[in-house]
Amino acid sequence: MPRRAPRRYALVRIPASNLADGELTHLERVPVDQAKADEQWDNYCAALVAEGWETVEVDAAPEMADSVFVEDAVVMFGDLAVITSPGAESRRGEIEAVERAVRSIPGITVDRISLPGTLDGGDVLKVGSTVYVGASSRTNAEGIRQLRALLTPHGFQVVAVPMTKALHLKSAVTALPDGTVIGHPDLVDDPALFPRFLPVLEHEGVAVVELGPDTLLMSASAPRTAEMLAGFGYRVVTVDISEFEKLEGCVTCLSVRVR
Ligand code: CIR
Repeated sequence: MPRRAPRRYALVRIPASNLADGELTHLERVPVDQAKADEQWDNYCAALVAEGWETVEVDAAPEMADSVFVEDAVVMFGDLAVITSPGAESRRGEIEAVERAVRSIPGITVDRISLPGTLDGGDVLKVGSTVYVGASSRTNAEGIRQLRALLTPHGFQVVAVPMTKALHLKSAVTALPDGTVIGHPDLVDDPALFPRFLPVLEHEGVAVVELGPDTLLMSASAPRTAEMLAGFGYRVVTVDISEFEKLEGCVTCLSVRVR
């Protein structure tokens, strides 16, 4: 498995000025308030910093509507950064600056998924040494094959799961620090694919970002899920990301943690 160095960086990318034109697959387009989105992004970054993460800004891409969703462009496995091959053509230009940013972090090695393989980072969920990959409208068989070939030598097991009800795997499920997979039954093709699956009550509640062993970042749109997880002994930090949720974004997609 790749070496794990003590690091706490978070890659982020300022919202594009045409954010409202972002891709939509499962949601109807509704007006996006750009000023509010910018403010929400500032607050999201501030929450990371307050929890001890140093933000590394990827160069702005003012005309790439979905570039704020930086999670889709790179996936970290310890010291290994896998630059993805975005499934939406409109997003393929995002990866170059993300690669530059990730290379600026000491100790990182870079590999990549290449066309005709496509893979979005939002389809990749790590739970210990298991890497679940959503076979979604964005991630194809060749992308999954390439990821498996890259990760198997590092001791990871890549498990493909069907993803037909949501944009990305992580729009449907994420994992708690103890490895429990949380998700919404409406969005998951087959919960039985996950050894320990916990259903949540709100669609936005499926997304948690582990900021520390007992600290979770969540959307303010999922108060009942936040309350449930607080009841499990987690400290829950919430951020309002309503403008990004209108574009099928969630709390995980706005940063990539490099640990
Ligand atoms: C897209 O359709 O690509 C963007 N509008 C939303 C991407 C959200 N990313 C993610 O869930 N990982």
